[in-house]
Amino acid sequence: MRVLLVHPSALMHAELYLRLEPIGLERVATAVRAAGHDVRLLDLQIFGADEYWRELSEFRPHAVGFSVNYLANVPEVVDLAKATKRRSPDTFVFVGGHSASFIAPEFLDHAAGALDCVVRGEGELIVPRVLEAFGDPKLETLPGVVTRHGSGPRPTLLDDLDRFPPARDLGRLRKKYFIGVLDPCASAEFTRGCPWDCSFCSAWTFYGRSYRKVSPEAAADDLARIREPNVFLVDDVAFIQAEHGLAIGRELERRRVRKQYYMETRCDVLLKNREVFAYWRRLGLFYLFLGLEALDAEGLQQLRKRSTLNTNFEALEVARQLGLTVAINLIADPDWDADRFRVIREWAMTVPEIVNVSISTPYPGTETWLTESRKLTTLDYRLFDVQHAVLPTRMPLDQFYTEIVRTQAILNRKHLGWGALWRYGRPAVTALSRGQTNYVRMLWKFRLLNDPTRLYADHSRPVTYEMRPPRVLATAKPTKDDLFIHLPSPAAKTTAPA
Ligand code: B12
Ligand code: SF4
Repeated sequence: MRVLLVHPSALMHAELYLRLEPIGLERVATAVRAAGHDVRLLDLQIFGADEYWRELSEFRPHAVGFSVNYLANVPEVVDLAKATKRRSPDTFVFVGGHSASFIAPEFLDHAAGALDCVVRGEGELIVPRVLEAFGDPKLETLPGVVTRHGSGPRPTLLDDLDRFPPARDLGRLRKKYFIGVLDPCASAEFTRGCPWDCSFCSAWTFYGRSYRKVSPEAAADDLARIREPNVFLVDDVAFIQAEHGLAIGRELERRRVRKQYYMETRCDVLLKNREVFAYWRRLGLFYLFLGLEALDAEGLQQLRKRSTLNTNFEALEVARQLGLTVAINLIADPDWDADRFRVIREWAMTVPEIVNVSISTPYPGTETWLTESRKLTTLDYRLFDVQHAVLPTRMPLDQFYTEIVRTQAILNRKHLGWGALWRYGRPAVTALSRGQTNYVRMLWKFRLLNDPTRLYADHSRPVTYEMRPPRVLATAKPTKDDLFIHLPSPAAKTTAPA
């Protein structure tokens, strides 16, 4: 069977700072290929819709699968699915991915018959079975599969992450993938899932709080296959288990693999396993992203971050001592006033880190989606990208955007404007000398895109597909059934945080 796997286009802000390979879809592609199918992968973060139509007429796929990790991509994918079915009604069209998994029935409703099914959960094991069941009316009895006629049992967790390494050979124009000065940049995965349970996050609800590891040998083999000099680690929390991080490092040294790395972790993990991060600094760790989220104890508690302010500030100190380029995230509540933003700006100007401010957004799949008492001000999927306010703002909305953009702009000036070239001059020049222009283009686009009037105007766009509002819970506390896509399976090696 000919199978086309498609990643939708990039969201405005993500495109500005980075563009990364769809590693989840590449893993699914490996599984589909292993089942004997002819697979192509198209990344609309790089190519325009015209390329999609060209693939459809030249490759003539029997099946098209869309990856929907981001809610904001839902309208685009519904429209593509409808147009695909109009053009070739016999093509089997399906979607999967993180966000699609949490909203399967409404996705099917929006598509009005243009989607044959939604596949919830991890794709590697189930997609080959879905393709095998093509044309079978019993499709919806498969685990994780939802059709307009019903849904199968819960999806099954992949028992061994060493299977199905990403099919990077299917990507075209890989030089377009970058993050900041790590240009070009590939992606890799060492672990999957997160054992914590922050109330604003859906990583743990998707994987049922499980946590699995790629073996050190397979992780190192995969990195050794990567041609790019830089690697973005997609793990939610890097190096929760020190021994695993050290073992991968040793395997890399043995194979003489030398790259520069970007990874994300928690402050308490950095403190607990600082020797692992120090070791990885020597191996090439460049950017470290720390989810600080709040600057006050009450904020941390509300987000159920299970970390303290002391731990967070101590971790920043450790990261500085290690000489890492650190980015931190803070979550702004729509209820903030101008004074609150001023405090953030003043604090952020005193620290050397890159400070990113996102907006608190209840998403399907997060606990806050079920417990937030404030009413959503919009049901436009495109605004659920943590850059738009979807809850009532205390300030008038346009002023809220002016404040947040002002805060971002002041913070970013340290690291993103042309003035930042002094700091990143050397890596930027290295990238340019390889013919890589993504980072320098980003400096140019930065001013054009960081615009509060544009964010405000986004709220007035006509809405074709409305999200289904959160359902009121029968009990005050969400149950496992309310929250989880995967339930941890006994077969998967899961580990709770220490
Ligand atoms: C890496 C990552 C990124 C990378 C994206 C790389 C890429 N091009 O995909 C970067 C840094 C660019 C990024 C950016 C953003 N991200 Co992000 N990201 C993640 C993260 C940490 C891991 C994703 C990943 O690669 N996992 C590993 C791979 C192997 O898994 P996977 O992609 O999920 O694929 C599996 C399944 O989903 C499924 N699958 C995937 N595709 C398909 C397709 C089909 C047909 C099928 C059947 C199955 C299937 O099978 C795969 C294998 O098992 C997730 C959290 C998480 N744990 O999922 C957040 C997450 C997806 N991101 C999130 C957010 C909010 C964002 C941003 C909006 C943040 C911002 N401030 O800008 C941007 C938007 C990016 C955009 N669309 O342009 C939210 C999503 C919220 C939502 N519901 O929409 C998440 C869930 C984080 C969270 N804590 O809430 N992100
Ligand atoms: S630690 Fe990070 S990935 Fe894990 S639940 Fe919290 S925010 Fe999500």
